[in-house]
Amino acid sequence: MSLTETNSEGKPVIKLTEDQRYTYDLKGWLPMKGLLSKDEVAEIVDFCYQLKEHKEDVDEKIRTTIGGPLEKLTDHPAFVGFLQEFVGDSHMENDEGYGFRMEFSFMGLRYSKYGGDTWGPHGGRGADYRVNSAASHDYRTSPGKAHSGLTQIVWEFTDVIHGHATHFISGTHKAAFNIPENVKENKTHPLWETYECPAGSCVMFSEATTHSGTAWKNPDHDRVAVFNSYNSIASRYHYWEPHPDQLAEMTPKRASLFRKVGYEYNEPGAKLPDHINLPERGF
Ligand SMILES: O=C(O)CCC(=O)C(=O)O
Repeated sequence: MSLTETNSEGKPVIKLTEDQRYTYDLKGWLPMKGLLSKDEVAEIVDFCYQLKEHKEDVDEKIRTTIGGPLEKLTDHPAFVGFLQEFVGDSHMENDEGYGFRMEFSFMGLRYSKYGGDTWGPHGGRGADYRVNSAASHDYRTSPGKAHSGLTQIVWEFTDVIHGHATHFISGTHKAAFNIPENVKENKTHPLWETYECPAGSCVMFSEATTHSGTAWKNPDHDRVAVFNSYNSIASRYHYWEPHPDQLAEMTPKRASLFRKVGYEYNEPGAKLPDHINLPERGF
């Protein structure tokens, strides 16, 4: 088995730089800025408003945040290299499909006119850390290797001013102690960090890193964001599937993102033996 060098559209997979790898492992989150053209962003923003405000006009099979112009973001070459290193398993990947899964996608459309505050820290030790689902969320390291369990990629489709979007407490994906209440509640505490970026950027983060939404205060435009979640091939947290008709029309490589959870007979292209469900198995 070997890591594929192209995404499902034949575009070369972009590898992480040493600095990016170090930063993600150290902090638990990493921005990648300016990945989409103005035209791509405009088409996506239109589609997001359609989904939010007139979803009945959108064909049912693409009535999700991986539909229409958003589908190509599920395996955008800019972060396939990141997912291969931090989320995937090289033994489960080949040129027919990826060694990681995609397990969820949702929209964060925050209207400027409401300025609603979504502050609610979670993830990371002591901040709603889901002990019983540790296998799905856990961030693990050994010298020279790190595995990020449930991992989100936030796409920002409008310009983000520093302080208006997702906040993080760096390093909490590896924290041993509970977050102090005063840090949790005080969004101006110096331990909270965040980002600014132009429309068409993304930020990847381990769901085990303490993070939070906040008030969208931009007077000029809404926040139009999509959150896509990925996980190991053998682990899953969310209950979510793409529409079966959309899945049936995807290239096999992109569809491999949504294959069943588990290792056995789950390499891309693997054939199930005839006896797989017979009681004789293993006798
Ligand atoms: O709204 C945000 O910026 C953060 C969303 C969030 O907390 C999450 O995706 O788990």
